[in-house]
Amino acid sequence: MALLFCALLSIAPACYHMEVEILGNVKSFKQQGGLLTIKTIKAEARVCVYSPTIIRVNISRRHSAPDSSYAVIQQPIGKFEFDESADAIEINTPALKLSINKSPLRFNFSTADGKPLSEDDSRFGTNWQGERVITYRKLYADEKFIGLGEKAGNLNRRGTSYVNWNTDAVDYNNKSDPLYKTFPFFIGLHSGLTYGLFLDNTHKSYFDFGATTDDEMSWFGADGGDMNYYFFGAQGVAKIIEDYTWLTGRMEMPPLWSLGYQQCRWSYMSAKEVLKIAKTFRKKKIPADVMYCDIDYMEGFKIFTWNKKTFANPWAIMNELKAMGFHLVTIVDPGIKIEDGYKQYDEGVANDYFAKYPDGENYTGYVWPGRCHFPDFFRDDVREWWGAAFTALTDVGVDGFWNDMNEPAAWGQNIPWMVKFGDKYMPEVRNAYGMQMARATYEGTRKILNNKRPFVLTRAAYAGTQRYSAVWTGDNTGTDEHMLLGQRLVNSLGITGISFTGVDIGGFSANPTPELMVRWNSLGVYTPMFRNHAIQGSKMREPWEWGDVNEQLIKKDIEQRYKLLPYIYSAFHQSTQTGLPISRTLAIEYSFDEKVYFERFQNQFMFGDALLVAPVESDKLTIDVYLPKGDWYRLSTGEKLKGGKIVNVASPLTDLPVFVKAGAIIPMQSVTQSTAAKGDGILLLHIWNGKKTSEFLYYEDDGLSYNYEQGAYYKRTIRFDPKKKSVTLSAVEGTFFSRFDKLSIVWHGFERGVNDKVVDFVKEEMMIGFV
Ligand code: MIG
Repeated sequence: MALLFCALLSIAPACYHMEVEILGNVKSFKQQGGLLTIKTIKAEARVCVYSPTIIRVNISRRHSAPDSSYAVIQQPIGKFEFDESADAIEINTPALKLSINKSPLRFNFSTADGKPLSEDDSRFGTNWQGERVITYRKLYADEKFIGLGEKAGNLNRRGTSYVNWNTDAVDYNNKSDPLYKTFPFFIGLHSGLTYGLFLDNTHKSYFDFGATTDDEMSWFGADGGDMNYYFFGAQGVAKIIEDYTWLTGRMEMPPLWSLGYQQCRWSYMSAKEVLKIAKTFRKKKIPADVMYCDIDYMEGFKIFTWNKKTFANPWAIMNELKAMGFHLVTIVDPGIKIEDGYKQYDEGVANDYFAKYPDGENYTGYVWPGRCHFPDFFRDDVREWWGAAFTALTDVGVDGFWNDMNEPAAWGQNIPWMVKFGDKYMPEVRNAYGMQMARATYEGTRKILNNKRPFVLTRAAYAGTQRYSAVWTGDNTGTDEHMLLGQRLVNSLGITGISFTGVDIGGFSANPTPELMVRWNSLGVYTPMFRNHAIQGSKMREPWEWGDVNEQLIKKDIEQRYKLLPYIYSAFHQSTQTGLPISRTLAIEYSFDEKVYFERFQNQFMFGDALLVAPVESDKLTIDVYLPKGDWYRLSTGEKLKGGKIVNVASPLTDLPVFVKAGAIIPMQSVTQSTAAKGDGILLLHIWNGKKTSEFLYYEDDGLSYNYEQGAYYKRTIRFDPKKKSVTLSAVEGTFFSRFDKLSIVWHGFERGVNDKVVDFVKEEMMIGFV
């Protein structure tokens, strides 16, 4: 009734604040520099072009100044051409057409040759209800959606809706939403076409992929701020990811040691226990690189302190760890204990570094240390202060920093909306708090560690966090369902620029069965971050806790991880250059193959360019796998399989189904006990026969420093050519000397014996023929 009344009198805003205010008709427009400004009675739309495949639209009733973003690191190009007709304004780039309808104002994107990609719903377009701004889009009959990063549910998000509101999602499950992180970026696929859309807005945001609109509309929006989106029109999912990570940044090379096996627990309670675990790895010859200290290493959970009894001499433990080739990662939470005489508290109060109530009082929340204040990571000076404090850890030799509880979490999980961060209230910036903490940690430790790469791991994140940190998927559970869900989260995070990611292997909560532990560990081999972690009070989780037979299986898998490191490290390099993730849903490469979206195949993924992994529950000893078009080999047996069909394969606990793409080039090495060990100096180049020419960009550097930024890397293109019957390695680019001095080719799927002599791994172009 109220609605109708308002509409008739057209005094909507005054009488009922949930009245729908539609954008209206174009009244005027002008271009200034690289900005096209279009005005309606209610609002203003700003359009600018970032590249031939990226156009930004920002619609607002009152644009905030300055125009700033936590995610975007690029600038628009300057002036661009547009055409005007009686009905529309049209922007044409070489790749993309934006047709801006004037009455009413609507934004319709198509390919350069006019195939519709994504169009406003012609009736509703963009509108407001109170401060909430929503854009309604036309839904295409065959449209699929992937993305949004860490979100539960299926690979294809069609028919579901999501909320972004960073949450300490304890005990989440396959239906839970929201989780810890916010990535308001998705990719739409229909009619054989692809597009991407990034809503850069840190308010609570909403995405609906045709859940409840009679298959008519999809929609997205936020509780406040601007309708500020970047539209990506590149064709191909990989190209859209490349564009999205160009816009929001890519990860840098991680320290090589962080790609080794990581052992964590809440908590190893003393230095003695940490050392005991580390020594056991070495004694049992199970490779490992990283030990963790969870919250109990601190004095009363006070950040940047060491427990005086249990970690009385942290230097001593660090020296022992280092001597064994281990790195140590310690946890830091944002909550600063309220306690006079505690350095971080005193400094924070003295300099006014904490989040506040509107009357200027410091906000107090309760977390592990007790009553706490929370650093305002949105401020430059606070980030600098926080970053500099890491000397308490780095002086001892710690070079990994685990950022937890940064949604931010406080007991009760309901920080009042009037709490202020920077010049904004909690609801406007909550989704970026974790990212700013990770940023402060990264920038600070990078500075302190001089030229050494820090490893930063964060739980909460916003778009662009890949520039600062790896992420993990929070508190999962030790069930088969969670193992599969975790893989989907990892694959989906990869769509949104987050390449360096992992799950708690074994499940954080509850005790996995030995079978699940073994299975999950074999999947961990093929996860960008390979970390075993468990909740306090759970059974011990280390590889030797599962009986002799299982210990050997776990060991063998961890050894496989170390053998694959040259391949994995090169895949990380590829990600630093293109944004392509390490773990790739099949939807990236086989986007228009319906079967990759089937629920029973949706967890399958490519690990790098060459390996296809099919996650399997621990109690299934055979499984249907979908192999996309082309030829494949089972990695463990060399058996050749035809793709483009479903195959039923054995999946015993000793052999996770992993397949190699025909033509694959996979550089591997001998087993070492840590990445610090040199190994036997032989690079094993595995070539898997195929009909087509294939290439692999091999990359190496010192694994520790930033010297690669000055050219100290070792890069060469390896090419397999079945017609010329040759494998060639281009001359080396870069000034780094490979840690390998010999090369041995391992031939797979070739009919006659071919040369497999060990040869010198020289810098000049090399060619190895086969018959
Ligand atoms: O309130 O530091 O997700 O990995 O072990 C729980 C203790 C706090 C939550 C993290 C988990 C970590 C735990 N933390």
